[in-house]
Amino acid sequence: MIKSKLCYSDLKTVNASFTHRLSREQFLPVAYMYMYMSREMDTRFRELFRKGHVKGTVIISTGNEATTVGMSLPFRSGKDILSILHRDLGAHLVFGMPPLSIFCQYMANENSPTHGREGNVHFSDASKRRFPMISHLGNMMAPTVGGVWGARFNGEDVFGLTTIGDGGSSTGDFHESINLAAVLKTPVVFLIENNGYAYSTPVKNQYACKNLSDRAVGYGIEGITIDGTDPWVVYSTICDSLEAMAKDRMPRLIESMTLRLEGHAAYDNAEYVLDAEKQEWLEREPLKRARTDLLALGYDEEEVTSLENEISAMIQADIFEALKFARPSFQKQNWDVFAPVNHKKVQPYTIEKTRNLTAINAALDFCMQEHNDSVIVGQDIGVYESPFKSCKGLYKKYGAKRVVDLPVCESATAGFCLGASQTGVKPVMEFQFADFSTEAVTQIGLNAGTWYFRTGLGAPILFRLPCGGGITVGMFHSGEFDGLWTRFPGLKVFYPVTPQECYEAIVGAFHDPNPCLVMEHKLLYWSKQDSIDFDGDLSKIDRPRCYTQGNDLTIVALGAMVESALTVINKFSYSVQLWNPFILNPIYLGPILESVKTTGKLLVIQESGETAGIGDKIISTVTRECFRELTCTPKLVSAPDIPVPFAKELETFYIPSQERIRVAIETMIGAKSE
Ligand SMILES: Cc1ncc(C[n+]2csc(CCOP(=O)(O)OP(=O)(O)O)c2C)c(N)n1
Ligand SMILES: [Mg+2]
Repeated sequence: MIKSKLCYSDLKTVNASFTHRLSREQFLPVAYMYMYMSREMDTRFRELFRKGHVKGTVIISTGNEATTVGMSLPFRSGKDILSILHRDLGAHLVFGMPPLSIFCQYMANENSPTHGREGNVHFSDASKRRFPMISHLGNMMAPTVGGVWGARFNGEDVFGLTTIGDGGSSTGDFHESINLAAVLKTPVVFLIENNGYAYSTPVKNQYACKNLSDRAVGYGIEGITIDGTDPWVVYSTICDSLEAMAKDRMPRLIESMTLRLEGHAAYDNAEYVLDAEKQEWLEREPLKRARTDLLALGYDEEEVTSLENEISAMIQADIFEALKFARPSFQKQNWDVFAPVNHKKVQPYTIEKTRNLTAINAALDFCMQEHNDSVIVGQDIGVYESPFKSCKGLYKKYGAKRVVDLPVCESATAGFCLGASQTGVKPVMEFQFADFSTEAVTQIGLNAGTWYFRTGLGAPILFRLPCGGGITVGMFHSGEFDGLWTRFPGLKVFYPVTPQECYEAIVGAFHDPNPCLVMEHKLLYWSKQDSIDFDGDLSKIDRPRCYTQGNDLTIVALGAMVESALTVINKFSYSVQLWNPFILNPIYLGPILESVKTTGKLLVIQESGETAGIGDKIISTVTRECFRELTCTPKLVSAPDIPVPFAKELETFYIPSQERIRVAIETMIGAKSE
C-alpha cells in the first residue's frame, strides 16, 4: 500500500469525486481529516457558545461525521447541485467552505458569509450551486431537483445531493420532491440522515415503516439503508449511486443510519435518551472507529496525532482570527430585498382587439420564442393547454421539453422553479387557481422571496395566479390573495386589468430578476376587448395606471373592481380619477398621492375581504402622506370577512356590487369637509 502523507494541505487537494473513485486506502486518510476537523469545530462551537461568543441555536454534527464526509466527497462542488442541512458541517468543509468563514457565521460578525443576517447553520454559497438552507425541513429538496433539471436542460451532465433527517422525512415536501424527481427522471441523491431522533421525538413516533428507504418503491426508484457510521460505506454507496444514475438518470433514496451523540442543540442535554441507548451510540462512535481503521491501514499513532494537532492548531488560529472581526453594522448592510432590474427594451407588440386571456397567451408565446431557456411548468398546461386555455398553442409549438406537465405538487413545483432559476432556466409556473398557491407559501414567500437577500443572486421566476371570484366556483377557487402575497419582502406582485397591462405584466415579470407573481383576475380573462400598443420599453411599466380624469374624488380599485367602477363612472359621468396601482408589492403610490392632493378624497374598492386585502395599506399611506389635503375620511369598499360563497345569489352579495360602488362614490362626492 502507498501511504498518503497525513497533512492537511496534501489531503485537501485529493480529488475524491465519483469519477476519480478512490480506493479505501486512499479514501480513509482524506475522510478522517475532514471528520476530525468537523468534530473539533463542533467542540469549539460549544465552548464559544458557553463563553457567549456564539448565540442562537447551536446545532452540532457530532456523530454524523461519517455520513456527512462520506456522502459529500463524491460530488463536484461548483458543478453538482448541493443542498445540505443543519447537521452537515463535514460536508461544508468538503465542499470548500473555509473554517474561518464558518466561525464568523456562528459568531454572526461582520465577516460572516450571511453578514450576520442568518442563523448559524443557514449558510452556503449559492454562486457555487450550493443552496443555503432555510429552516423549513424538506424545502431544499425541490430546489435541488429543479437545479439539476435546469442544468441538464442546458446540456450539463450534473447530479444533485439533498439531505433530510428522519424527522424531516415526514414533511410533505420530502414526498413531493422525490416523486417529482422520479417523474422527471432527474438524478438526485435524496439522503436521509436517520439518527433516531427529531429533537426529542424518537423514530417510533415519526414513521411506521420498517426502514425509511422502503418508501423508495412507492416512487418507483431504488432505495437502500446503510451504516452511516462508516465513511467508506457511505462513500462507496454514493459512488455506486452516481454511476448508476449516470446510466438511468433516476434519483436514489439512501437512508444512512447515523448518530446524534448530543442533544438536538447546545441547550438540550438529551435527558430523554436512555443511558443504555447512549452507551450503544458510543460503541458505534464514527470518529473513533475511523481512527482505528486508519491505524489498521499502517499509519502510526504519531502520524495520526500530528495530523490532529495540525488541524486543531489551524482551527485555534481561525477562532482567534474570527474573534477579531467587528460586530455587523446596521448602517453598512445592503438591505435591498430585490435584485436590481436592468430595464431592457423588448420587441414592441401591437394588436387592434384582444382580451386578457389572449394577451397573456401572446405574452407567454413571446417570452418562450425570445428565450430558448424558458419553460412553463404546471398542471394540465401541455396537451390540455391549461384549464383556462392560457397556454393555447404553446405545447404544440415548444414541445414537452419546454411546456412541462407536472404532478399535483404546488410546493415542490415552486421550489423546483427556484432551483431551475439558478441553473440557467427561466421558469414560468402556472397555478390552476390562485387558491392553490397557499400550498406553496413557504417555497414562494420564504424561500424564493428571500433568495436575493440571502444570496445576493436573482431568482427570475414568474408565478401566474388566476384569481378572484364572480364565476361561481366557490370559496376554494375564488380567492384573490393580494393581502397574502404582498406580505413577503422580495416578491413582486403585479395585478393587471386591461389586455395591455396583462401583456406588460407577463413580459415585465418574465424579464425581472426577482420572483414575480402575476395576479390574473379570471372574470377579466374574457371581458371587454381592447387594443394593445406596447412599445417594448420595460422601464416604463412600473407605474400605477389611470383610467379616468376628474376633480371630485380619487378611486383606487383592484382587479375586476376596476371594471365595475368604470361602468358606474361612465354611466353617471362622475368627475373622478380611477387608478389601479398595477404593482402591489413593492407598492408605488406616487401619482395616486398626487391625485388625492388635488381631489382631497379617496375611495378604495377591493374584492377581497376587509382585513384580507391591500386596501387598508393604501388608505393608511394616503392618510399619512396627504393628511392635510384630505377633506373627508377615506373609505374602503370591500367584501365582508367571510369565505367566498358559491351560489350565484350569495356570491353577488359578497362581491362589491356596482350599486354599492355608486352609493360610495355619491356619498363621498357629496361629503362635506370634515
Ligand atoms: C417544517 C419544520 N417544522 C419544525 C421545525 C423545527 N425543527 C427544527 S429541527 C427539528 C427536528 C429535526 O429532526 P430531524 O429531521 O430528524 O433532523 P436531526 O436534527 O435529527 O438531524 C425540528 C422539529 C422545522 N425546522 N421545520
Ligand atoms: Mg433526526
